[in-house]
Amino acid sequence: MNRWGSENFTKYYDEKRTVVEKYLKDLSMNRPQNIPKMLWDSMMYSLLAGGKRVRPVLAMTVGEIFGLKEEVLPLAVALEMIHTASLVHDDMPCMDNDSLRRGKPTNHIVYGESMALLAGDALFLYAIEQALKNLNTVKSLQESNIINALNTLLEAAGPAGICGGQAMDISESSNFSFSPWKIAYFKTATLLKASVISPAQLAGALEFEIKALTSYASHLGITFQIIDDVLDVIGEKTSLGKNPGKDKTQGKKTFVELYGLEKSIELARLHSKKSIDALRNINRNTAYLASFAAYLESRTH
Ligand code: GRG
Repeated sequence: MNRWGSENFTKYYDEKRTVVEKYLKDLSMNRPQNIPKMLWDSMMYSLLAGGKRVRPVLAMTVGEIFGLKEEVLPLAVALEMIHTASLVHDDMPCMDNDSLRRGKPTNHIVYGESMALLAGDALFLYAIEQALKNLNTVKSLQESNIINALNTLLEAAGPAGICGGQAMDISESSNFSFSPWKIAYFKTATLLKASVISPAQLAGALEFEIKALTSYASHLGITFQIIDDVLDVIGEKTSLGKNPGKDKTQGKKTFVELYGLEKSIELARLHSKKSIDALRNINRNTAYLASFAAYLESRTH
């Protein structure tokens, strides 16, 4: 057993990530003629800049558990596009004002603020447009399942999802009092939750399965943000691909700020365990989802 709890998980993850990279690369090389080149370049710059691809790989993993194979890809890629859009906006001077992301200069540094704003908008909307179009061509998928899955995606990206979470996060430095739990849930866990729930909905998973996955993903999302806060303190710029230490300079009320490093790591472990426990209620092979939790808990970037 490796440190992620499964001998095969690293290989499995890399295989899935390679599929995502190829899909995105192919997409980038086929600019529709009606999309201006400079906007496309700016969108593709951030989309192809790397990143762990956690959300699409998670979606493909859940899809597979529920019997979907490549049918889930348009949804998986849409999740990555929405995530990337949110990172482009998050890095802008009016938000976190960051110069480095995924080991490269941030979008607005390369393309300017106006184009970065548009690239984020465009990536978000193109994600949904493409997912709807491509999922609709898959005959084996039920229309109602496609609608449910995309609805989950949109809710997670909207005001009751990452936009709301980001609003709380930026208000925090102006002394509004949102707990890090609440911020983490909306800013981070909602999109990770959508990465788990939307593919299950696409496959027509049953209500009790969705309920168990909701619990799994909520704890997974909290674990993810706690570790994000921890890495902002102890992580290395080169492996993170972004500048550490930003939370403190920006006066963010993070888990580390509230609980200290040791207790935060303990909390991440606790929530990772809770996420794995929630899988017990699903009568399918969820081993890779358990490995996912172990991986995210022990990640270094
Ligand atoms: C444009 C849809 C849209 C939303 C804008 C700016 C904003 C609203 C939301 C930002 C939310 C945000 C930045 C949350 C942080 C989530 C997080 C922990 C990101 C880091 O994710 P990783 O580690 O990054 O998966 P990589 O680069 O590996 O993909």
